[in-house]
Parts: sequence; C-alpha cells; structure tokens
Amino acid sequence: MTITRLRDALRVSKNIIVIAGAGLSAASGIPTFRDGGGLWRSLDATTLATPTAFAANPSLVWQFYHYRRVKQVSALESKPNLAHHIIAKLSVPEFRREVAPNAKSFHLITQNVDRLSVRALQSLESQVPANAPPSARPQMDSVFEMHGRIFDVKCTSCDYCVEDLSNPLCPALDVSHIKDYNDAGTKQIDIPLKELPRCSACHALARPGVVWFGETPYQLSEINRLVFKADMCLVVGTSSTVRPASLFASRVQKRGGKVAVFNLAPSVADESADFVFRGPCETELGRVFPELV
Ligand code: BJW
Ligand code: ZN
Repeated sequence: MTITRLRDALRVSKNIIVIAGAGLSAASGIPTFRDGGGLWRSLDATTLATPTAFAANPSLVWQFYHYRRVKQVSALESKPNLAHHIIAKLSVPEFRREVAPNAKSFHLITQNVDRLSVRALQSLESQVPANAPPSARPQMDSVFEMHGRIFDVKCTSCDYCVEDLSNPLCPALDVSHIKDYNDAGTKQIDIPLKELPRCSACHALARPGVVWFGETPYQLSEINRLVFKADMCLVVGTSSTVRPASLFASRVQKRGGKVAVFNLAPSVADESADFVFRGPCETELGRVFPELV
C-alpha cells in the first residue's frame, strides 16, 4: 500500500522538504492559478504578473493585488486548513519523531504568497506552554516563501520592503465596490502615480512584494542548499509548471531521494514520483499522517 511504503521511506529520511503550491491553500478558499476557477484561467498573467505589466499599468496591477489582499487572503477571509496545520506539525521535532525518527531537518518551500503556512506555525506556537522544551516547539524559520508575500509593499527604487496590512493601503485603492477578481484584474482604473502606495523610506512608487515572471525568487541560495541535501520531497498542491520550483523534486530524486506527490489532479510531477496521492491534500495528508490531525 502506498501509505505504508511512504511511511517506511520517511522512517529512514534524514532531510525532508515540502514543495507547496496554490492547491495547499485551495481548501482555505484561495483560488489557484491554472486549474478550474484559477486566476490565470480567466486573467492574462502577462498583463498582471510581470514587471513589464506593472510598468505599463501600475494602477491595474495594484487594484488586482489589493483586491486579493482584502477579499481573499486577509485574516478575516481565510485561515490555514488541515494541510497547513499538518505540515506545521512536521516542523515540531516531537511530532516529527513519530513519523521520521531519523530526520535532522524539515523545511517547507512554498510558492504561495498568502502567509497561511506561517500563520499555521504561529497558531501552533501559541498553543505551546511557555516552559515547553525546544523539541516541543514549531521551528518558526522552517518556511521559505519563495514567491514573496502578498502583504509586503516593496519599493521600486530602493528595494525597501515592509509588511503593511492596512485596508485600503491608500485611499485611491479602495476595492470595496469591486465584484470579483476578474473585475479587479481587468476593470480600467487610472490612479495618478502619486496616489498609489509609496515607499515609506524614499517615497518612490511601491509595488506588491511578490515575485513575478522573469524575476528571481527569494532565498534561492538557501533553498538550493535544502534541495541539494534533501532525501525526501513531498510535492503538495502544485501543478509543477513554474520554474524553478518545478525542478526541485527531480533534483532530489537524481541524488537518490524519494518524491511523494499530493495533488487533486494529475500533474507533470506524477510521472517520475515514487508515491502519488490523488485527492485533496487536506484529506490525503491526514490519511498519511493520522497522528498529526
Ligand atoms: C490541489 C487542491 C487540493 C487544487 N489539494 N491539490 C519564458 C519567458 C519568461 C519566463 C520563463 C519562460 N519560460 C520559463 C520561464 C521561467 C518562469 C516559468 O517557469 N514560466 C512557466 C510558466 C513557463 N519562471 C519565472 O519567471 C520565475 N523566475 C525565474 O525563473 O527566475 C530565473 C531564475 C531561476 C533560478 C535562479 C535564478 C533566476 C518566477 C516565477 C514567478 C511566478 N509568479 C506567480 C505569481 C506570484 C504572485 C501572485 O500570487 O500573483 O506565482 S505565477 C503563479 O504560479 C504563482 C504560483 O506560485 C506559481 C505556481 O503555481 P502553482 O502554485 O503550482 O498553482 P497552479 O494553479 O498552477 O496549480 C495548483 C495545483 O493544485 C493544481 O495541480 C491542482 O490540481 C492542485 N490542487 N486544489 C491538492 N485541495
Ligand atoms: Zn524606497
């Protein structure tokens, strides 16, 4: 049975990584990008998620990201689901010992910008008694948000980057009248540059702190180091179509590691995977790790 085989492989794993994508947050109500109902099904990524698109139409790009901040990702609108919580628990040495007694490290490399994996860690940390030993605590630095964070506001000039949860970020970006994300990503809007979010350090135009096509993801050298030493890679809720994240699993495998895919639908990663769990990751991870539910 696939669960038993994966559990056997986990028992001898030393360095575990999870590569996550939008499917991890789907059960939290956050749209994916490429499958049914995904953002890039009805919207054109090249007009919204590239530096050229932002240079050409910063008002539209800001409106799109502001809508997603407020209506989809905010703490009021979404919360971590069971899959986030199970992955967070794997970062706690005492929980991890149950499934991977030989593991020296565990890291999540997420392409998601929604912060839900970090919120899951924070919620776990808040439940740990103050006098608990480090082995009972989640490892707060175990998450790498390689495509940035949707609540970060980043300067286009000096690169100063700060999390700003204000709603609206500036009066001109009030999106309360916008019906849905399709409208947010297409409805013409013409906000003068000086009324868009500005850098609080140098006052230049600011942009959403996410990684667009053609840009280098964050923390790539640390991530490459983790991928290089990993001997177990769980690929959770990603279509595995966007580089460089789509390349990590095969790199782990080339060095003799194992790959387990958790996806609702077939993905390009399935073909070479050692284990495939077809179904919602919030259910499948619970089946594989019942002690972490
Ligand atoms: C479930 C589920 C459930 C649903 N349970 N599963 C030609 C021109 C220009 C660039 C390129 C080019 N060719 C290649 C490139 C590179 C490019 C790229 O890969 N493009 C391809 C699309 C062709 N990549 C880049 O440009 C990257 N940078 C780069 O390569 O820099 C160069 C470099 C590399 C290495 C070293 C140094 C330099 C940057 C990519 C940035 C991607 N940005 C976005 C937007 C982020 C901001 C925002 O949120 O708007 O990131 S695009 C979008 O795709 C987002 C995601 O993180 C990313 C990946 O998508 P993901 O997460 O896989 O989502 P989906 O929707 O595709 O899949 C969801 C999956 O979940 C599906 O499989 C479902 O079945 C499943 N699912 N519910 C389990 N409940
Ligand atoms: Zn600045």
